Amino acid sequence: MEKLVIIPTYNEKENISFIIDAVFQLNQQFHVLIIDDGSPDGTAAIVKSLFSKYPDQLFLEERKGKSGLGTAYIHGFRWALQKGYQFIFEMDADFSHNPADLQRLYEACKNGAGVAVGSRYVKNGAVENWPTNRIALSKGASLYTRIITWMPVKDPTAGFVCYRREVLEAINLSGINFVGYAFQIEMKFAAWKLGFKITEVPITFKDRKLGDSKMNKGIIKEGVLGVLKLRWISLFKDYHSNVKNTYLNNAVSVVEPEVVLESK
Ligand SMILES: Nc1nc2c(ncn2[C@@H]2O[C@H](COP(=O)(O)OP(=O)(O)O)[C@@H](O)[C@H]2O)c(=O)[nH]1
Ligand SMILES: [Mg+2]
Repeated sequence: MEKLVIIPTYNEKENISFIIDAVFQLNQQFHVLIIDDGSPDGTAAIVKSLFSKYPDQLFLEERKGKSGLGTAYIHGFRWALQKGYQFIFEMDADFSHNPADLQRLYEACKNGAGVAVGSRYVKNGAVENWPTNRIALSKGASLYTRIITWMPVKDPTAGFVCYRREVLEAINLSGINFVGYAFQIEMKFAAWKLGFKITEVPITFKDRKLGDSKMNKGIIKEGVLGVLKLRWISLFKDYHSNVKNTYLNNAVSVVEPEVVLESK
C-alpha cells in the first residue's frame, strides 16, 4: 500500500481505459482509484470491465451526480487514508498530465517534500496546445493567487500532485471549502500554512485530444472569490487551527456533498 493515483472522471469514455493502461504499464506498483460522478457516457462501466485485468490494483468509487473535482478528491483522500496508502497522487483522466511523470513526483516526495506539484510555470515546465485564452486564464490565476496569498508556489492551480500521507492526515479535510479548481489552491495553501515543504517538479502539460473540458464560469468565479476568502480568513481568523486536523477524523466514512453542479 505505497502509491495510489486518484483520477476523478466525468464523461471520460474516450480516455479512461488508455489512461488506466498507461499507469499500469509504468510497472512501478501504482494503484489506481477512479472517482466517477455518475458519468452519463458510461465511464464507470469501462472501469469495471478492466477489474479482471488489474485485480487488487484498480478501484472505483461511484458518486450519484456531478459534485465537483474538489469533493471527488476529498472522497478519494479519505479512501486512501483508510486503506493505508503512503503517497497519494492527483491526476486528470485526459492525458494533460503525462503518467510517466508520476515517478518524478514520487521521488520529490521521497526526497523530503510533503507535497510535490507538477508545475507548468517553473524552469523547464511547459504548456502545449492549450488555447491562448486558457493559458491566459491559468497564468492570470497563478499570478492573482500569488499576489493575494503570498504563497511561494508558481503553479498554484496545478492538478498533478503527490501528497505524503502525513500531509493529508494533518489537514482537516472537512474544512476544505471549495468544489472546483479553487480546491487545488486551497489544498496547497493549507499544506503551506501547516508548514509542509512544497516542491515544484517541472512538467509539460498538454491539452486534451479527446472528450470535452468541464471548465465553466462557476469554477472561475469560485476561484476569484475563493482566493480572497482564503486570504481574508488567514488574516483575521486563525486559519491554521481551522484547517489543522485535530481529531484524526479524515479516515472516517465519507459524507457525500449535497450540491450537484451543472455539467456545463
Ligand atoms: N468526479 C468528477 N470528476 C470531474 C469533475 N469535473 C471534472 N472532472 C475530471 O477532472 C479532470 C480535469 O477536468 P477537465 O475537464 O479536463 O478540466 P480542464 O483540464 O481544466 O479543462 C478530468 O479527469 C475530468 O473528468 C466532477 O465534477 N467530478
Ligand atoms: Mg483537462
